[in-house]
Formats: sequence, C-alpha cells, structure tokens
Amino acid sequence: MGQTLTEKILDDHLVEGELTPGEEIGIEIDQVLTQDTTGTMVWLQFEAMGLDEVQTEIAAQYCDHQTYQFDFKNTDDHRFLRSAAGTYGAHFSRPGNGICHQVHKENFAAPGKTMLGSDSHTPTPGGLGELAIGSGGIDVAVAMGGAPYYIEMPEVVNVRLEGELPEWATAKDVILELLRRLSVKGGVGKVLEYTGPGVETLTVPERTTITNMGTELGATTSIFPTDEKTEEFLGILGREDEYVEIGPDEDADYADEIVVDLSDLEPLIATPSMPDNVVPVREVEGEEVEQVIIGSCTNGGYEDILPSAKMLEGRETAKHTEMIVAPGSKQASEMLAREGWTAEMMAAGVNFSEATCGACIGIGHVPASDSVSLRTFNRNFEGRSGIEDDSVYLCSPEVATAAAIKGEIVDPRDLADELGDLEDPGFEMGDKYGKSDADLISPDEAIDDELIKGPNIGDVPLKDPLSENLKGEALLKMEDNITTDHIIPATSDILKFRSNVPKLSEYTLSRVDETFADRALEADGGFLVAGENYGQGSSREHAALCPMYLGVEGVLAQSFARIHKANLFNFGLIPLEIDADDYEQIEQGDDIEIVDDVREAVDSGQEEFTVRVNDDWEATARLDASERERAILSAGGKLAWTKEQAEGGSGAAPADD
Ligand code: MIC
Ligand code: SF4
Repeated sequence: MGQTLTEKILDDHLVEGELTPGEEIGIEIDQVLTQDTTGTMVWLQFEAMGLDEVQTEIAAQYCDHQTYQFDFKNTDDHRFLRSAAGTYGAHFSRPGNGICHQVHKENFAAPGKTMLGSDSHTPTPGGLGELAIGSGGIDVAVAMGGAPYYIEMPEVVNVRLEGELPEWATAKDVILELLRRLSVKGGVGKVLEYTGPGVETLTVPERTTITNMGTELGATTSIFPTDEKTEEFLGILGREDEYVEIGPDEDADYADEIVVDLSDLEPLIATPSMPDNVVPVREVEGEEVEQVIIGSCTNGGYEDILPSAKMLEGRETAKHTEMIVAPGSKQASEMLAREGWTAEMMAAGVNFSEATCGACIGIGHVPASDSVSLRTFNRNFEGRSGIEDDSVYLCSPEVATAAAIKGEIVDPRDLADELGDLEDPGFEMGDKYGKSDADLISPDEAIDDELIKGPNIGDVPLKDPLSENLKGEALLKMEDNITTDHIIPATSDILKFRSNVPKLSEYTLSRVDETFADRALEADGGFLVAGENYGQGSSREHAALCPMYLGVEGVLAQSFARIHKANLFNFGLIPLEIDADDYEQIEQGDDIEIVDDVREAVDSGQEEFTVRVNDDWEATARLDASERERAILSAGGKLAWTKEQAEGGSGAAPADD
C-alpha cells in the first residue's frame, strides 16, 4: 500500500509509535516558531526546565502581534524575547519585521521538514510541503530542547482539487468553500492533504492562504505536494537549493476524499461572527461598509496585496469607507514601495500600517460601533476586533477592495460590470524577494547572552499533583464552539499581561461572564461545562494556565479542540467528555463530584468516570488520553512532569519517555 505525503514525512521523522490513526506517535521536530504573545511563556518554561540550548535545526522567535508597543510591558516582552533568542540560540525577528507565518515562509519554510509552533496558524508552510503543526508553548519549549513531539496520529483526508479558478475567484474562496461545507469542527483529528490536477494551477502564496486557514476547520495541519511552482517560489526567495520533490504515492490510501472543482467557485464571504458562516458575496451585496483591511497571515503577502493595488490604480476608495493595508511582512511592504504600488494605493485613499497582526486581534483599527468591517483575515469571532457586537466579514483581497471602491459589499464581477473598465487583476508573483536581513538577527549575530526580564515578567505558576478527590461547583456553563478568545481575550489592554499570569487571570472568561474570575477564586476549585469544540481557535496556553491559576480543576465538555485539550493536560486540568443529554441537564452552580479516586483512575488508564451532580444523579464522563497525557495530568502538568522526569534521571531529553 502506498503512502500519503503526510505519512511519508511522519515516517521520516518517526521516533516512537506506528502511523495508525488514533495511536500516539512521537516525531522529531526540525523547526520551531514562536511569537511575542506566546513566546515569553515558551522561554520562561525553557529556562524553568533547565534546558540550555536550542536543539532544533531552526528556532525562530518573531515579534509580530503587539508591535505598536502601547505599553512598556510590550517592549519589555520584546527585549526579553531578544535576550532569550540570543541566550539559547534562536533567530530573532524584530518588531515590525512581520507576522511570524509570513516571515517564516519567506525565510525558513522548506519541503519535507517538520515544524512545531506556538501559534495556531503554524500550518501555513504546508503550502510548500512542510508538515507544520500548532501547539501550546510548553510543547514548543520541550521540542526546542530536542525531545520528540507526541501527538495522536491524525486521519489523512484527500482534498482533490479539479479544474481552474474562474475570474475573480481566489484561493481564499477555496478555503471558505471548505469551511462552508465542513464547519469549524470539520477538520478535527485530520490532516487535509491537497492533491489532483487543480494543485498545479495554484501558486505557493495561494496554497499558503489555504493551508493557513485550514486551522479554522480545526485540522491538525494541511499540506500540498511540491512541484515546479514550489521550485519557482523558492527561487524567487533565493532558496532554490532547498527544493525537494515530494508528494503522495499514486496508490496512497486516504481516510476520506473531498472533491473541490475550482471552476465552480465564485467570490465567497464569511459573515459575522464565525469563519464558517460562509455565503456567496452576492447574497449580502448592498450592505454598507465603513472599514476594509487587507493583511494578516492569511492574505498579507506581496502577492495578496498586489491585486488590490491594481484594482485601485487610478481610482479612489468611497468617502465613507476607510481602507487599511497591513502587510504581512516588511519584505512585502518594501517590495510594494519599491515598485511604486504603495504610492498608488495611498493616492487612492489607503492608509498603510506597519507589518503586524494588530487589527486581527483588536490592536488598532477597532471598527466603529454598529458598523461593518471587511477583512482578509481568518477569524471573525465576536469581539475579537476590539468591540463587542462587531460585524466582521472575512473575504479575499479582491472582494475587500471592491467593497472599498463601492462603499458597500459587492461581488467584484458586478462591480466590474458597473464600472466597465475594472479587470480581474489575476495573481502575479514577485520577481525577486530581497533579503530582510536588517530585521532578522541570526544566532551568530546575537546581542545578548543572558535573559533580560522587566518588572512585568513573572514566573510560570506550578500546580500541585492531581488530587484523589475532585469536587466543586459548575462555575460556568457555556455553549458550543467557545473560542480561546472567549477564555482569554487578546486585545491590547489584556495582551500586555501575557507574561504576568496572576494579572492576566483576572480577565479569564470575562467575555462570557465578567464575574467569573472572582467567583472562581472564591470557590477555590470547580469545573467548567461546555458544549462541542471547546477551546477552538488560538493556541494560547494561557486559556488553560489562567483557569488553572484560578483553581479550576477540570472541564466537562461534549468535545474539545485539539490544541486546547493538549494545553489542559499540560497545565493539569482534567478534560472530560460528556454526552449531550448530560450536558443539557447540568446547570451552572450545580455541585459536581468525580466519584472515583481520580489520581488512581487516571494512573491506571481508566476511561470512564462517574460524575455525581448535586448528590442527586450521576453522569458518565470519558477521559480520552494517552499514557503520556495521563502521567502529565497526574503530575500536575507538563512542567512538573518534566522536572520529575529530569530528577528521576532521564536527563536532558525531558519528554522522551
Ligand atoms: C490568534 O490568531 O488568535 C493568535 C493571536 O495568533 C493566537 C496566538 C496567541 O493567542 O497569542 C493563535 O492563533 O494561536
Ligand atoms: Fe496574527 Fe491574526 Fe495570524 Fe493570529 S491569525 S498570527 S493574530 S495575523
């Protein structure tokens, strides 16, 4: 039986286990990526584990989320990250150099490699045939120390692309179409592997838009085979020697197949406030638009902004619509400026931002109240833009630019008919990327050799080992698809506390219930109750760390998102799955008790637990965990477990048994 591309790369990196879906495997990690809002914890954990040098081929630390540095705490975080990269041997990308996924794609992403990153959109380089997975920060710290990364072997699904995109349809519409069909939980436990004749019609930047936003499907990762298009792209980047031809065997066996005929696609848009609320643009035409933003790690490359620039040439944006371009990298910005496109766009009414995540998480360009904002981003979770009750739509740069010209949502095909001289700008590749060396400091050029910690940088809190007895109140009952943005919002007033857990914890679940943090602290223990897909979205481990700090013992949910579930284990919180009927019956404020000797049950591999509610009725809850996850949970989290392992004499490779 032939192998899928995913299996081939995993096989090449396999350290433990077998490639059977659902079984735990350990893989060697070649590259790691961290960014500013998750990176501080990564390095504090690296330090706490007593590790002294990065062991992966490449480790890169980016400063991209909060680059405006509104507060000295942000700047201190950046200085700490520079010092950590220097001390331990990682590349350091300075604030303003661009979004981690875009800069990594330009500088390091390479076919056949594995990567782990403390950001949920780490799968972006799948567009170049790299197998890249997002995880919590502590998993990255451990992998950076040279230990394997352990994960449940996902199912590999074949997404077969046929045909060719028609005019005005784009790569963004491919992924929006998949979100429309599969929903935000349709990819959980799966790798989406793209195949078929449609692949060669897409350039690498188009492919990376698709792999980037595969995260919104909940997929473990997404990957494309390599071909001349990959070779051409690496050539433009000046890294042609890193090209390797890789792809699945002809008789590869996939768990499932999804066919997308590119020629059937049309401009699509995700309506507020979930990336899977997708409809054809024509269905929402006429809605007045006050703000348009082009950028983010999904559509912030030079090639993504160029079509918008061409559409705006000789035109102006509508007077009541503000248009902002936030390039994904300084490199993209520089190329557009050198070619004169920046001036062209400015003359049309565009406001240029530095290369940053910014508005994507409500840092800058917060929409006006009761207004519509169209963005080329990947997430439109309610409130993420920085204002509650926002109305954020997600679309391609072409649809966004058409709206900026017309001042309302319009299908670019209809705008072209109306204007008579507007042509589909197509998708053009740059000739040559320069080298953004000035802002990328390699380990050899490091300027620090010890950690510099400002007053806001605290320690990583540790939890006690799992107790025998778990009981407490159902502190909060939540619905389906609760995101990590609900659990720990990322807006600028809160983001500055990412390195200060006691302070950050005050904001835990404030988007759902402002009284939560105080109530949890007072209750000193208790549970969260949620519906399906709990913890979807970002990789931020703070969404487990802060509830842990407030004394939460576990989460009872119908199902969990992959990265968040791993983070719950990593911080010693028990993730238990419950049935829909039991979920319906449990009320906020109920007394919950796990009847079994929990520690003993977790250690012995018990899968079903009896949950007693109000001393009145019982529900059955399931613990789906590998032996390793059970040991981590029992120790009180990964940091405690790693220290235990090291003291037990397993040495420097902390996760390796
Ligand atoms: C996001 O897009 O939500 C973020 C901000 O990039 C997060 C990381 C974080 O919370 O710091 C992610 O996607 O993992
Ligand atoms: Fe940054 Fe937004 Fe991408 Fe997250 S999704 S890495 S916040 S641009």
